[in-house]
Formats: sequence, C-alpha cells, structure tokens
Amino acid sequence: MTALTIPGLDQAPTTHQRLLAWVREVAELTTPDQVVWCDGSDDEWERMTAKLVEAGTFVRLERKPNSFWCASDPSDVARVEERTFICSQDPGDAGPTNNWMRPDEMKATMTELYRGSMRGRTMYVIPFCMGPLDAEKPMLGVELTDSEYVVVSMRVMTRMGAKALERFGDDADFVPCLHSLGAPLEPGQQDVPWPCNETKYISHFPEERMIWSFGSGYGGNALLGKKCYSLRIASVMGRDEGWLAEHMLILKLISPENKVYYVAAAFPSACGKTNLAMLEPTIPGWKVETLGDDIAWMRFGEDGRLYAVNPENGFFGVAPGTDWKTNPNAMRTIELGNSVFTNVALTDDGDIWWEGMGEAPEHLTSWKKRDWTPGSEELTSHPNSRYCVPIEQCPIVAPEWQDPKGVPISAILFGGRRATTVPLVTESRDWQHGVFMGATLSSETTAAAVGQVGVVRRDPMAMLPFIGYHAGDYFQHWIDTGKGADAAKLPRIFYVNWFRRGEDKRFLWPGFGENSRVLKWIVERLEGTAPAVETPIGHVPTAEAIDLSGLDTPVADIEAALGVDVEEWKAEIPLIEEWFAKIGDKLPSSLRDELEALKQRLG
Ligand code: GTP
Ligand code: SPV
Ligand code: MN
Repeated sequence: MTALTIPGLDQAPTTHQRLLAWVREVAELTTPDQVVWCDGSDDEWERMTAKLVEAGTFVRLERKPNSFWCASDPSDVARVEERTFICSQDPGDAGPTNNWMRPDEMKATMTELYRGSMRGRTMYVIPFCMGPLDAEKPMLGVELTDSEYVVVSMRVMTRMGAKALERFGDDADFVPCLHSLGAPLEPGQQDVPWPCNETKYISHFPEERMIWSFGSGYGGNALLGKKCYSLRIASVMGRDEGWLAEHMLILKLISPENKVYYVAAAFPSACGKTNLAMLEPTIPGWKVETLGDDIAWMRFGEDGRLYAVNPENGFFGVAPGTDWKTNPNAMRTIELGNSVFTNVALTDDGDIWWEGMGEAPEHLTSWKKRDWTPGSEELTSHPNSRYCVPIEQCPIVAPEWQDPKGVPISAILFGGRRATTVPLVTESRDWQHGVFMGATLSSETTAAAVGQVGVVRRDPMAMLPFIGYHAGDYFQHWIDTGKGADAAKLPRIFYVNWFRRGEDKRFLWPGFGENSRVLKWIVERLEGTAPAVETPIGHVPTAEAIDLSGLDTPVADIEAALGVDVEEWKAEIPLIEEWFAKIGDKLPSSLRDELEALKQRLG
C-alpha cells in the first residue's frame, strides 16, 4: 500500500516489467521519500552536483571547470575485502579466496538492513551499460541507490541514463545492483556530508547475477558497475560463456615504423595500471594510446585472436603520485574538468593538491577537512584518494576505444609490487607457464583496500579480491582458454615488476615513462628480434637487450633490477606451495606440473 504513495515510482520511462517490479519491490522495502529515474542529462548533473554542494558533500572547484572536491567519512575510504561476499549456493563455488555466506541467509540479513534504510532520502534508478552501447548484446545493469555521489560518479564511470535504458526494450537481461548507504533520516534530522553505516556488506549472488551493497558510499563498494559487476559477476559469466573478465588496463603501442600492438596488463590495485595505460614513452618515435586503465573483457574473435573491450566509461584513478612528471596525460585529462576528486586536499584558491605534486602550498585543507601547512605531520590526502573523470577527455585516448569488437591483444603483462626477487621483466615459456606466473603473482598490499599496507600476498592475475568463483576453477578457465586456441595467435605472457628496490630501499628502475623501454623489448620479443637469457623462471633480458639510450640510471641498478637470484626464488617455493595448498583439489594439475618444473630448473 505504501508504495502507491511514493512519488516518482510510477513515472517510470520504461515498460520493462521485470525492472518495474524490482524497483517497486525495493522501494517498498527501503521506503525512500521519492523515486527518481535518472536520464543522465546535463540538467541532471547540474541538479545533483548543486544538491551535493548544498549538503556540504561537494565543494565546487574554482580552478577546474565543472569539477568538485569531496571528502568522505574517514571510516569509508577504500574497498572492504573483509565485508565482501560471494553468496553462491555451494560454498565450493566461492572457494578459499572469497568470503561466503548462504544466499538465503545473506538475503535475510540484508533485507532487514535495507528495511526503511532509504527513509528521508531519494532512491535513484540508474540504468547503465558496461561496454559500448552498440554492442550486439549490451551488458546492462540497473543500480538503485540513495546516494547522489553514486549517481554523479556512475555518470562518469558508465554509460547511463536514457541512452542505456533504450537498450533495455521490454525484456532485456540486466544485472540488478542494489545499493544503500544505510543512513536513513528522521523527519527534521540534519544530514551529514558523507552518510554511511558502520555495518557494511558487499554481496554478490553469482547464480542470479545480482549485487547487494550496504553501508559504504566509496569506490568499488558503491559504484556497482565497476568491480562488483565488471569483475566479480562478469568473471562468472565469462567462466560459463567462455570469455575472460580481468583486472587489466588496455593500451595501444605504436612503433616508429607505425606498427600497432595492443597490450593488456594486470597489476593489483594501486600498482600502476592507470600510469602504464597513459604512458608517455621516453624513447623517440614510440607512441602510446589508451583504451582502458582498470578492467578488460576478453574473448576470441573470428580470426582466432583474443580481443579486449574496456567496460568502463571513466577513470577512477589513484591521485597521490600523479603529476606532470609521472603521468602528464592524467593531468591533462583532469585539467579539462568534469571531474570529482575524493579525499585529496583543497587549496585556498579552489584547486586540488596531493602528495607527489611537488612543493606544497603554504596552506591547504586536508582530506580530513583540517588546516594543513607544510609543517603538519598528517598527509594532505588519503593514499587511496581518487580522481573520477571521463575517458573521452584523455588526450591520448585511442579512437577505437569504443569499438564493441574490441582490439586484438598481442601481449599480456602480469605485474606486482615486489621489493625483491621478481625481475623487471620476464617472458613466460608458453601460455601454461604464463598462467602459472599469473596464478602465483605476488604483491605488497596497498591502500586501495582497508587493512595492512606493504604485506606480500599472492594476488593471482591481480584478481584476488575480484574472482567471483573458485580460484582453482578460475585457473582452469585460463588454462582452457589457451588450450582451445591457436597457440601462434595467443597473446604472449610477461611478468613485470617496476618496484624492485636496492639495498638503500630506493627503486632500482625509474618507472613511469621509462617503462616504454620494457614495452619496446616486449615488442621486439614478439617480432623475434630481441635477445633474452633463459633462466629458471623464464626469459629475462640482459641490460644490453633493453634500449637504455638517454637514461641516466646507473647500469648497475638496471642489472640489479633484472637479476634472477636463485636463492631468493628457492625461498619463494614454499610460499607458492602454501598458496597452492590453499587452493586445494581444484588446482589444475598443469599448474602443479609447472611448479615441479620450476623446482627442477632451480636445482
Ligand atoms: P587501481 O586504480 O587501484 O587499480 O590502481 P592502478 O593499478 O591503476 O595504479 P596507479 O597507476 O594509479 O598507480 C598507483 C601508484 O603507483 C601511484 O602512486 C603511482 O604513482 C605509482 N606508480 C605507478 N607506476 C609506477 C612506476 O612505474 N614506478 C613507481 N615507482 N611507481 C609507480
Ligand atoms: C581498485 O581498488 O582496484 C580500484 C578502485 O580500481 S575501486 O573502484 O575502489 O575498486
Ligand atoms: Mn583497480
């Protein structure tokens, strides 16, 4: 009965019965004051951002057009892996790397949390599409949320609103994504700038292709098209339908001879995907264009090659460390405006600032909304502070970035953040060995997820927090992907590490634009023109094999970055064994064979 009295509920611009029924059901449960169907228009953006400014959530920036500064609640700053669940019917389908709860139990718990949770707020209906709208089978979703911040961010990060709803027709499939901040307002109650709830759940129902999120307004916890849909749910779709959903950037590399190579690279969160995707090569004649910085969906084309599409429409990039020296293309992208900056510092003249931008101004407002001066002990910006900006503004976006067919991938890079052991670059022996490299990838944890930072953990294919099913089945899916293909057409697999350190703890490799030198060696390997040394862990270049012209890094550092220390690698073996033991019976036997072969080669 109450539902009939919720304004807006019946003003649906669609005749899609399943969508209408679900929106009504959620409205009746969460009891918002009104329902608004988002159209994605400029007017809507104006209304939403004005509302956020009025609420004290946003500050309009004087120095960037149509852009906003935003500070979250200090308790709501990153993905919450501990509170992320894969609610498959069978716990064996979630596997040892995911938190699991029975779907009916999770639904019962969360239904009680959602009951009345949107009281005093507006429920927004956001129809969206991951990947190009003109795809043969567009990948649709609908997010219901009581957060204006989410509406604004989804407009940047996805193709949403009326243009997405057009593709729904009367009965298209879509992924229902329910999100509530869990912060209902009583009549007359003053709102806070960043409403959220101490209790958080990020729940996935893989069999139903459904997502329920509660209690957080930040990043991947709340923008449900991103990690929840495009990785956790999409990885399950990919398993069932024979494709791959991966935590990968997509870049286009153009050689001085104008030959084009598309590269996909998987690095864990805050380990360099955005930076590599927008790289400005330091070696003459080479060019990079960007197609995506975080997620790639890959499937075989009719020609037997693996094609990648970026499902996203925006960059949600780590702010600290981004500046004109490290990532000029990101700076150029945000200069154009239309951006939201969350948890960075605000300058007195209405611009943004963060660690890594050079000399700090005399005075800032920190992400904690406190006065900050160069003598302050605190950071100006949270280490996981982010800019959110449309991809199309990137000056080096590849013209084909929206092609629904995708781009054919020549090389896949796996990489992590390791102070020791892992060389700057290693080429795998073949696909299966490359899958082994990915499956045993390790990296130091970062601020992108709540928890300890700097702890080495296994992060298979940079997907540890994002595999929506059993990690053993996921490895098998990777193995099968290679088995079903023409080996000559498969991308070649490489393992990179920009983060190896010397004894004095400084980075041995200069990174950023200089990573183009490594890309050049990779391309020369594809062309069969660059030498490499066969080591127990794979094919590694010598310093002479890499173009170091014009680089002032001491050759001794480069040699150290490329070094394969057999003792260090022997020390990795028990860690890999422990990891494989955790995967259990579903570990593909081919990966066990790879481990045995590695042990043999290490002697
Ligand atoms: P997510 O968006 O969390 O998935 O992160 P990402 O993989 O896109 O990482 P990003 O490119 O934003 O880089 C994260 C941090 O690593 C930033 O502070 C960068 O400045 C730093 N970084 C990126 N590339 C390099 C590199 O080549 N060398 C060094 N030393 N640091 C790098
Ligand atoms: C990551 O953590 O890998 C991100 C940020 O890209 S989030 O959207 O929060 O997942
Ligand atoms: Mn990411």
